[in-house]
Amino acid sequence: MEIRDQIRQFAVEGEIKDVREYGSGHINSTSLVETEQMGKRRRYIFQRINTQIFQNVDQLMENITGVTDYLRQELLRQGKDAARGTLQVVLTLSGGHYFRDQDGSCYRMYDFIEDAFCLDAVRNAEDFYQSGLAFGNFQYLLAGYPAHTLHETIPDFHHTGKRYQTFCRVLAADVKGRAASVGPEIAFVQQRAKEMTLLTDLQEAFELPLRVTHNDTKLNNIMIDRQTGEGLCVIDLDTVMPGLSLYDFGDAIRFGANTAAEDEQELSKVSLDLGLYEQYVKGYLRGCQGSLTKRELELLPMGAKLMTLECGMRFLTDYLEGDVYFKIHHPNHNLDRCRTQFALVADMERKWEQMAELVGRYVTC
Ligand code: ADP
Ligand code: GN1
Ligand code: MG
Repeated sequence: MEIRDQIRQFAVEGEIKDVREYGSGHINSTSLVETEQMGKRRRYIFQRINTQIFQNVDQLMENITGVTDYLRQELLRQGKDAARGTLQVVLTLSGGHYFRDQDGSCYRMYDFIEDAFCLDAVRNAEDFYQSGLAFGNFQYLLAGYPAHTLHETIPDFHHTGKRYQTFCRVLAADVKGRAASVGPEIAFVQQRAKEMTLLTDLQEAFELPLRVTHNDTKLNNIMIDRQTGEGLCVIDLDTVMPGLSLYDFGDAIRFGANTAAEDEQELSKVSLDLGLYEQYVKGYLRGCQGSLTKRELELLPMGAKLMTLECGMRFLTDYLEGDVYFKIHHPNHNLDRCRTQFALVADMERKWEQMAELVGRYVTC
């Protein structure tokens, strides 16, 4: 089936005028669709869901519609613009939340959020503050969501210790014969093996609360309002699941407070920007509105370090496995990404005291 035929399975308004690839995500394949009806243009986001990764699409879409319906009501209650403040799923002609092609490929569609944009790199401190505020607020708004109804779309997604076990298995198998060329990266992981279960151990001992979290808080998973510059809408809801606030905080720092791109090859450009880190702390804590516990606050730097270490380890695992998970755009792409993450972890270790001190500065906000 052609892409336009797949798009026609959805209740779009008007005639399809244009379809083009869009965005820079590593998982789904995203297109921007433009339609026209009586001179009026409309835009949609059309996505092929990565069913290698998200195998139960019914459950995935149930999570997304559950969370977006809930957020819409919360935003309305607060007198906010619910139409632009959360994703709106476009139904298929038969009323479903996604379309399954004869070959098993699955597609979904969202209304395009107009007059807003995503960033792949922070332009200024204010952007990052706004994204912290929006991700904090997202977690705050979902505090009352019935977490037990959420499906675990990727089990143990941020269980760093289990990710480490997977890494060890993949390393032992070394199916592509690449292990010999990445000795320093392997050693970097192994030297930090003991720390990896720190957060999950505390959560299992009920010392850290499970919350409804986003789990993939990259800067480009937030839409910023073109008019106001405010964080408008949290997108990419595939991994919304019960998790730790430290995952959301940590992953955002990993991506947004890095002075270099996630795949920068010149490692001397990689460092933790403490100014940006501070802005995110400020925004996130304000968005969470005092709901984080003392323990969570103390562990924010650890969240940043472990999410960065985990992500680097996942890139390294994928490199060793032959690039089967993340989309790559050149042969060593996953290795480049792994190296930036480890360089960032090393810089966090150097700046550890300052990271903790900066959190202390904002705990009363
Ligand atoms: P991935 O899981 O591959 O990262 P995303 O759901 O994040 O996919 O979408 C990829 C990109 O598409 C986003 O970074 C954003 O630029 C754009 N995008 C996604 N949903 C919307 C939307 N509803 N309106 C406008 N742009 C969107
Ligand atoms: C993937 O979908 P995207 O590009 O926002 C990945 C995240 C990683 C991120 C690294 C479902 O996110 O966990 O942190 O790449 N998403 C999934 O850039 O694995
Ligand atoms: Mg994304």
